[in-house]
Amino acid sequence: MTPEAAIGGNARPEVEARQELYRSMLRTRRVEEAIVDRYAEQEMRCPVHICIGQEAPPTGVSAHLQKQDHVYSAHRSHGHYLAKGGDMPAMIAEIYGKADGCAVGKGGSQHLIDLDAGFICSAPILASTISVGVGDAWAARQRGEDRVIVIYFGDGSTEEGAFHEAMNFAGVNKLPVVFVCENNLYSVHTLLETRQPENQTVRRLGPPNGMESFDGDGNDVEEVWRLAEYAVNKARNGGGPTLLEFHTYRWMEHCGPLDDTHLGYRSAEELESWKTRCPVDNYRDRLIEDGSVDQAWLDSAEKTLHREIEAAFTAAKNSPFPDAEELFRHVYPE
Ligand SMILES: Cc1ncc(C[n+]2csc(CCOP(=O)(O)OP(=O)(O)O)c2C)c(N)n1
Repeated sequence: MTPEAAIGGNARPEVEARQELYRSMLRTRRVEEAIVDRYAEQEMRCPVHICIGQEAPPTGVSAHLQKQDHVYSAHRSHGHYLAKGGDMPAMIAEIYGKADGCAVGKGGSQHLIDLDAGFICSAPILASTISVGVGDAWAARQRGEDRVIVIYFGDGSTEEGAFHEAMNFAGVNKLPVVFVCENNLYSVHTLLETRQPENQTVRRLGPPNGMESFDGDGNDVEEVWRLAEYAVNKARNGGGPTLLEFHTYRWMEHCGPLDDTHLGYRSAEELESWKTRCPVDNYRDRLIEDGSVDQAWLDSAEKTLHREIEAAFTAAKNSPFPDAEELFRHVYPE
């Protein structure tokens, strides 16, 4: 696909792939709603950065990834992990700090990992995983491995030096990386416009670092899917890195399960206007309209997810806490 078709085109996934896009977004939404509902029980004792409202980018990007491809993320990582096929019960157990957690209960929500699924890590130090992901891409090149590296980050990470250094290295060396910025306008409580000079955009940071860049509606999963198809194929075929910027919005507070419009940094009206652009509900309506799904399909998807999520929470609660000796494991390479 040409960049023009990727941006302005209207190519659509096949019906089954549309259903899978919807199911994947719904799964992340329902898991996060379950976390939000239960957080006040005080059994999940790690901070959680909820990605409700931002389900489309990980879903649309992951649709083009293969098992051997590697994904890196930051603090708002549940959607990235789940969409790449990360084990859901292991993620929930991790948030509960339990021994069955994907990081043996020692990392919490911000340190997810599932090597079998190719989800290499998430880490909360902004931009830290960007340079690690680029290093992974360099290693893949040196070893002749067929691997695309996807690195997700927020607009806040683009303000770290490590981001610029890593972009430069990837661009100069034409590494197989797709940089995916989920631009949700805010870094904690500060609006992008007040952090950057006039007319600066995330997308504009691509070309000076030797790579193409595109931006798109991050609440439209098929637009994400089109842009990601171009960028992932290009990386796989030796065409080098691409920067994708997706405009989207987080519904919940920066960290935690609550609303935060009372803090005054964003208005209730702004939040409500983004809620009308809900990536999940709008896609459901579109799929009903074009005949890709019907009510029976939707009911069955909800029911299956409900069962899967309830089982994951029950297993997490029943899992033991890790032994104290765990504290000394994984500190140095073993
Ligand atoms: C190097 C570094 N500086 C500051 C922080 C504190 N911090 C945590 S999240 C965050 C904002 C991140 O914003 P963004 O990257 O846009 O992601 P979002 O939370 O909007 O998803 C900041 C400043 C940090 N974790 N690491």
